[in-house]
Amino acid sequence: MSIVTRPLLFLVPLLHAFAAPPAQVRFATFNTSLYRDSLGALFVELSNPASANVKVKKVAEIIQRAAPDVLLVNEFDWDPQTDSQGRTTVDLFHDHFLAVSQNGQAALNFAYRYTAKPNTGFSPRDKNEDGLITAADTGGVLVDFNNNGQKVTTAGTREYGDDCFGFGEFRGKYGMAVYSKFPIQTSAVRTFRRFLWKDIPGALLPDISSTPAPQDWHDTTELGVFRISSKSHWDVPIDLGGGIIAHFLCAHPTPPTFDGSEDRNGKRNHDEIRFWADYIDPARSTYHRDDAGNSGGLPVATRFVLAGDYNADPSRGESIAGAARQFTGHPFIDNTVVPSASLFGSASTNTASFSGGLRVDYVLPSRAGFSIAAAGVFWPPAGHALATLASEASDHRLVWIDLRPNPEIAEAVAGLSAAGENGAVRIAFRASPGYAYTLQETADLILGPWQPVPGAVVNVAGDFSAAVTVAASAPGFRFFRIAAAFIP
Ligand SMILES: [Ca+2]
Ligand SMILES: [Ca+2]
Ligand SMILES: [Ca+2]
Repeated sequence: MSIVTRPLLFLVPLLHAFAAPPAQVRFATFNTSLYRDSLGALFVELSNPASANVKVKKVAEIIQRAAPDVLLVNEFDWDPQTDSQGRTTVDLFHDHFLAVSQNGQAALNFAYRYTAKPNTGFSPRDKNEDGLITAADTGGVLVDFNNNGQKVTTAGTREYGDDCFGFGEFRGKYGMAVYSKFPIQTSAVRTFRRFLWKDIPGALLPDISSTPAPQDWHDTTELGVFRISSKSHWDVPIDLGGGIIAHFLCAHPTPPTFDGSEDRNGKRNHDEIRFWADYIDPARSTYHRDDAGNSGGLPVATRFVLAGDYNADPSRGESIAGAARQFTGHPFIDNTVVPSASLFGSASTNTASFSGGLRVDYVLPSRAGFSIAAAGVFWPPAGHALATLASEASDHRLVWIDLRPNPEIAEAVAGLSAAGENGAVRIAFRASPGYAYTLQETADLILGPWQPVPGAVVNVAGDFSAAVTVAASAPGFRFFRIAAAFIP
């Protein structure tokens, strides 16, 4: 006898009551271009909606029209300050713009939000860069990351930005924020802001071609502090209900441009993408270590949604060949549906207007635990009534995908075993909340068909130990499997 397990599509009611996950969830990413010229400027602007740049309302209107359930915003200045009600820029954009009807659109309410400090505009010179925003102290490391002969530690210039952990003329420029209608498991968020580039095995560290030493663009001191993430890499677990967690994997790798023949930004862009491509594969997540010191990546068969502006098109642009294909050719990522502007009658899959149009913004689901219902890019073509709304708001377009959570057998069934018992076979396993189970059988493991075993009831105890007994009287081979479905 052999036991196999497979997910099943039809549902069987079970006694345990448990909230089912939603039938469908819309995830989105949007590079909103909501960065400003100085620290605090965005905070002031979002605090005073009447005098805010009109682009802020356009960005909010686009988000309202797309109406995502979970959204990553790129290029949104990080700022630790709060107003008298304790609201940050992330809250102010919500309360003053997203939660206010824009141009007749339905207002949105994201009860859950997340942001954290990025690497942009933080100098290795500031020993206390994880502390409060104060004048840079002198205890840190002097670096010349862009090799222009100057170790710039005074904020406010491009040269300063180039000598920071991530490019930014001031602290927090080009940050990120997550808005969600589903609870964010904040205490389980993993950030990888501090991870060093040199600690990626086989990292594409840049080289000075005129010197014999390999990969010597950065000296030993600089490599000792150079971080791979130009903004940050966040694993944000979203609780979709019914015990279903989606790991929202957020990042915003550097553009591959603004460098020289050494292509240090192209190489960093490639490895920033690689960091996630490895993170979602247990065989390759051998080096990951988060900012809290915990190692490892996502276990097999984990639901995730990769989101963000990755500054790499699968086939065009200035990124290193194959950089984006680390995602679009990844065996654990569902790339069967490529978002396009089809709702606007356009077949284009571009998401950004520069360089003649590129696909650089991604919302990519795991193959495990999701099926794709629909996807799109908010890009009304020229002549469409909404064309200027999109083009004036940002140089990027919002990308969305509708996902249906599916049961994952690895989550629903553990420790499956079978044993003879008084002329019968007793099949036992560890069950999980939120699933209904059935026992199925077939006489032909290859061809099937699989059918429910008449009269066999899977009993799930209060401690979720589960068992089902089946008579072993019939001659010949019989194969059994446990099927799990969400309790509707
Ligand atoms: Ca420099
Ligand atoms: Ca060299
Ligand atoms: Ca380059």
